[in-house]
Order: sequence, then structure tokens, then C-alpha cells
Amino acid sequence: MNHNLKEIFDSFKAEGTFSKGEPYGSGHIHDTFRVVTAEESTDDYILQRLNNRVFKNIPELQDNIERVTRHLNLKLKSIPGSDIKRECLTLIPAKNGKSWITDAEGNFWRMYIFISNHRSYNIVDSPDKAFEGGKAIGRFQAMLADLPGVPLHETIPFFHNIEKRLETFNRTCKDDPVKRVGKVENEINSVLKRAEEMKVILRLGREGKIPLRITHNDTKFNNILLDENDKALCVIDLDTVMPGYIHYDFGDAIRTAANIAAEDEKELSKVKMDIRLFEAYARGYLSETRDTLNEVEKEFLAFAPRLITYTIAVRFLTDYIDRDNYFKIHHEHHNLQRARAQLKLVESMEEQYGEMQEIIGRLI
Ligand code: ADP
Ligand code: GN1
Ligand code: MG
Repeated sequence: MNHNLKEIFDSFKAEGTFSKGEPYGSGHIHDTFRVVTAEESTDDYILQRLNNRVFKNIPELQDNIERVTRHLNLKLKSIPGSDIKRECLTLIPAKNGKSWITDAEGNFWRMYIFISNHRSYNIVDSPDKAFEGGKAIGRFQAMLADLPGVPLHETIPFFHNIEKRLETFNRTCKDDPVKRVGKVENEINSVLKRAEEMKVILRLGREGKIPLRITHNDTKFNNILLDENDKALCVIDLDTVMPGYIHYDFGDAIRTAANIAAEDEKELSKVKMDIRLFEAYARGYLSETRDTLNEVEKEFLAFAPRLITYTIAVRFLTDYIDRDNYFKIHHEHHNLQRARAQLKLVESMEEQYGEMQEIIGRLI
């Protein structure tokens, strides 16, 4: 669909004049555009058409993001030398007094300052970058630990709850709305045989052994921007910041930072977790969080990548069976290809689990 990006841009209190707007990034959820301004001296912007099928309550979503970005902004202001416009997201207020607008078609839009001179990676090719990513997420969790006020809204209820995800998966398989179940029996079996062991994190939570903290919940590596020297710069994509277990953030980051192939790699023999990237990310993450995590949280860090990679595989496969109505796809069987690659990655992690545990044992 063609949107009038200039008109939408003009609904926000931005500096500078609209020069052009073009699709940007490789997120699976929103429609994201970079707006370039005509003036050399003004910032560029990120304009997003929000996905309100995924996020059902946009005012609550934006309320969370306003609180989180305000808190991070205040934290950074107290650190001398911070580059505030690049180290945290800055929402641009709309002329209607809110942090978003709706257009004539009922679409929701918001705008951020474009973080200049960043580097973004879908695949990580060096332990140094993985280490920086780990530091960024560790620091992010630490900065939000004292967010004042009531708990954040659950923008997507039960987001990483594997019991609920499996219920939805089983129901979708039973309904089989587009008759795809027959084509994916191997993948379904692969999911079902691992289902029980994946419930351990939820069990530890219910037993009070691991606390709910404020977590990001979508720490795939392209949501962590590095600077021009590949040092940690900014954690973006704050839509799912809400109460969660730290394992979700650690697991999702490893799923993407330590996989030497693409998330949707077709050639499954290429999919593998690189243990050196795992080690480097864990070292970066623990350098910021070692003193705050409890013993049980630390003990289960090595398991977390298996859980989250499995969870995303279940979600891709569910979406495939359910006619692809959640994730953006670029070809007909894209969600199946993604699910297969993620299941292969789970196997690679299982093969290296002993080593993963050893590394965490050494680092904590
Ligand atoms: P999605 O939920 O669809 O992944 P994101 O908020 O992650 O949406 O944005 C998609 C992509 O746009 C990001 O992966 C990143 O490349 C880019 N991006 C988002 N916000 C900014 C920003 N403020 N500055 C620079 N790039 C950004
Ligand atoms: C989505 O928004 P994005 O593209 O950064 C998804 C994540 C998945 C990821 C898989 C809100 O992340 O949960 O892990 O795709 N975000 C949402 O690539 O569902
Ligand atoms: Mg994203």
C-alpha cells in the first residue's frame, strides 16, 4: 500500500523538512520507513506503521514505550559523555499531543529519531560483536531494573509462555485450516517430542525460584545496534519490554548471535551454533549482570537458548499451519523454512549442551 509519508511525517513535531521516505530494515512485524530530511543539520527519522493485529492495544503499547524511553533518557543524562540521541530511542511527539497518530485509513503511526552511524547485523561474524551485544542487553536490563511506577502492560499476553504456545500449536494442528499438516509431520513430531522438557523455566517461576524482571523479550541481534566501531550502542524494538524471565532475553540473543547461518537458511547443513559466539555473548552479558542474577537464574542460562529457539520454531510452524497471518513472509513456504532452520538450530544446541553448561559454569 502507498502511504503519504510526507503528510504523516508532518503530523509529528519533528525538526527539518521531509525529503524522502523509504522502507528500512528487516523486521518481521511493523512497516518501517526511514525519513531523510532536507537539511544537513537535522536528524533523520524512523516512521513506523504499527502492526495492530499483533499489538491489540496501541495506547498501552505506546504508554510502555513512553515510560521506558523516558527512564532510559534520564539514566543516560546522569552519565557524563552519553550520546543520548544514539544510545536510546527518542520518540517524537505528535501534534495531537500523543506519541502516535492514526491516519484516514485507521493505521497507527509513530516516529523515532533515526540512530545515526549505527551498524546492524542479522548474522554475527565475530566473538567481539557477540560480546558487545551481550553487554548491551545486560546493561539494558540493569538500567530498567528501577523503573518507577506500576508494572508495564503485557503488550502481548503470554508472549514467551511455552505452555500456551503449545496449546495454540496443538489447536491449530487439529483445525488445519489450509491443509498443511500432512506436509509437516516430521516437524510436528520434532516439536512434540521436546514439549515436556521445555516447561522447566515456567515451573521454576511458579515455584518462586526465578523472579520476573523487566526484560526486553525480543533480543534478536538486529534489535541491538552497534556503533561505527562495532561497540554496543543501543537496544531498539521496545514493543515487548514487559515482565519476563531473563532466560528469554539471553536465549533469543544466542539464537540469533551464535547461529552462523540466517534465521531462515534453506540449506539446513549450514545451520549451526558457534560455541565461540555463545561464549563471547555470555561473557558480555554476565559482565553486566553477574552480581544481580540469582543462582538458579545463572544455572539455567545454558538451557535458555534451547527453549527460545524451540519456542520460535513452534511459532513459525504454527503460523505456517495457520495460513501465515502473523509474521511477514517473502515467499509461500517461508514460515516452514524458518521453522526447519530453527529446529535444526535446536539440535545443534542439544549436541553442544555439555559445553554450553561448562562455559556458563566457568563464567558465573
Ligand atoms: P520490527 O518489530 O518490525 O522488527 P523494529 O522496531 O525492530 O520493528 O524496526 C525494524 C528495523 O528498523 C530495525 O531492525 C532497525 O534496522 C531499524 N530501526 C528501528 N528503529 C530505528 C532507529 N531509531 N534508528 C535506526 N534504525 C532503526
Ligand atoms: C519478530 O519484531 P522482530 O522482527 O524484531 C517477533 C519475535 C521473533 C522474531 C523472529 C513482536 O521480531 O518474537 O522472535 O520476529 N516479534 C514479535 O525473527 O512477535
Ligand atoms: Mg525488530
